[in-house]
Amino acid sequence: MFDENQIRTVITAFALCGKCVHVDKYGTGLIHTTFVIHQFHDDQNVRYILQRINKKVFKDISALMKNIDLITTHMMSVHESNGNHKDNLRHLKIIRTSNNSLYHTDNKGECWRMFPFIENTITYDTITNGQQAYHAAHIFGSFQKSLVNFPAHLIADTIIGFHDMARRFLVFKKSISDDCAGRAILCKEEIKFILAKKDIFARFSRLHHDQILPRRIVHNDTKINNVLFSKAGDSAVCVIDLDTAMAGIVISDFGDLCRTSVNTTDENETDLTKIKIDLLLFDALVNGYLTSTRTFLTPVERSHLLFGFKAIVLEQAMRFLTDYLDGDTYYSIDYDDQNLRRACNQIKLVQEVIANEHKMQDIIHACDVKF
Ligand code: ADP
Ligand code: GN1
Ligand code: MG
Repeated sequence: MFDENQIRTVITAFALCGKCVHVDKYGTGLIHTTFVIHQFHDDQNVRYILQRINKKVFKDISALMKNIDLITTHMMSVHESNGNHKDNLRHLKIIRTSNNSLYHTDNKGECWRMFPFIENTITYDTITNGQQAYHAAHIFGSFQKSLVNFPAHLIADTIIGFHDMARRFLVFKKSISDDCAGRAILCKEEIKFILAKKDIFARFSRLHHDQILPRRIVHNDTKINNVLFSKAGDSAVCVIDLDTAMAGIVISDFGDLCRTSVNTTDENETDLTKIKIDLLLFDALVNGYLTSTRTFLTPVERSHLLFGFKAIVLEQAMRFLTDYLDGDTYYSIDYDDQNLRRACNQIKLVQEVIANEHKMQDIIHACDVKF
């Protein structure tokens, strides 16, 4: 439920034409509260995305919005200078408030932002064919590519240590010992599983901190529902959810995309027997990613891609379990032990990754030699 009058008041802060005729909650993102606004103007119904920004997750909204503004403006100019402005690719663009701010703060201190609704698109929580996997991977690779020469010092860290897994492991151990929701007893096996993976978390952090892999501006949240697909076919038209686009390593983008797209079901599935890796989707994804990144990806990055997949799934299992132990303070949930169910789902997925590791490495190798 939401307060429609409150939303209508918020909309008046933005520089829109016409009259708001309808408001609805929208999407399946876990962080912000997202609405779709229908605005009637010039005999037409125009849609916008309005988001109440999660202030618990993002502490510095001004820096967050400045990052997004810089990145979207840059992407637009790269795109136009490539002469691609007439193709199907689309871009996020922040709609400013009437007093030219990148977001609006209401009288309760809540922060809101707005984007044009990118029409004729659809998001998926799971994908069903290789074309979708290829195009999603291609567009995230193109996203990384377009930021290769971007002055990284302009981009603030919106969440400190976002994929610093060694740091997250310490946070996880503290959540176990604090046990503030009294739930540690209910997830002893899952805790044991994650604790045994300490070396993987440490290795991922070393790759980053010791600069074994180059630091680049990457997306950092390449979940499949953060790409908009064309409704008319399986092509990907726009990368969205740029909140965590900041310095990082490419393998977390590759890993998170695999986590959410080569799995035959999504992270909310509670029937663990349905969780399987689809190697045909994986093959298509690797082809899409290596095609769009071939001009800049280094051999050491290529050789760590599969490790990125395994590490990111484990990190996600640990993050869901940490939130369960903390009493569900981070991810939005629909029922009581959903974060524990999600952690079990990701643990099963990592077991599938391990079982398919050799086959996936062969697929990467076969694709790698083509480029
Ligand atoms: P969260 O951080 O909560 O995941 P997102 O920015 O990813 O928030 O938005 C949530 C969902 O809203 C997306 O998965 C997508 O379905 C939809 N969405 C967001 N921005 C747009 C847009 N500009 N046009 C169309 N749909 C959008
Ligand atoms: C969140 O915002 P959304 O729903 O696309 C989270 C990701 C997690 C994901 C798990 C800022 O992504 O890191 O992988 O949930 N985003 C943030 O579903 O924490
Ligand atoms: Mg999202």
